[in-house]
Amino acid sequence: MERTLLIVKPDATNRNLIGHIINRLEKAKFTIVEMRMVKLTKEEAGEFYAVHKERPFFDELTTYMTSGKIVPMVLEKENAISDLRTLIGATNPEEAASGTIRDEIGESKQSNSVHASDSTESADIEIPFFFS
Ligand code: 3AN
Repeated sequence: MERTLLIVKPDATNRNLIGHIINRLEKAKFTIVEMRMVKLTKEEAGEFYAVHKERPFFDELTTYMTSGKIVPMVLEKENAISDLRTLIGATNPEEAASGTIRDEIGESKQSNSVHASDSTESADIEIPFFFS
């Protein structure tokens, strides 16, 4: 069984959408095997998004990710990584396929409600970042 990391981002926790997102995940047959609620420091957010350090939106992204509480969780399912990427939709909610989580509740490229690991390599780094 494959595992992946999902994070409910500040825009979604601020709009009381944690339960809604969990409902979507459980309906899609993902099992939550770990879950926490945390507020990252700017340094921790920078470490988590280290791969985007050179991107023009890095500072904005890490500021946003520290603007409220987030809910990281480990999800389990066969093909969890690719199935979750399909369920959340494209980074830009305006381009996300109809019925995906970002299409439904995402506000912008930055405030796109959820993060999901994009590969096994990412999941192997991102899961231990929050769950030791
Ligand atoms: P995804 O989260 O779909 O894997 P990435 O890895 O390209 O997308 O980007 C990481 C995060 O950076 C995104 N979730 C989004 O919040 C933010 N981001 C990506 N592109 C932009 C952009 N052009 N402006 C602001 N934030 C962005």
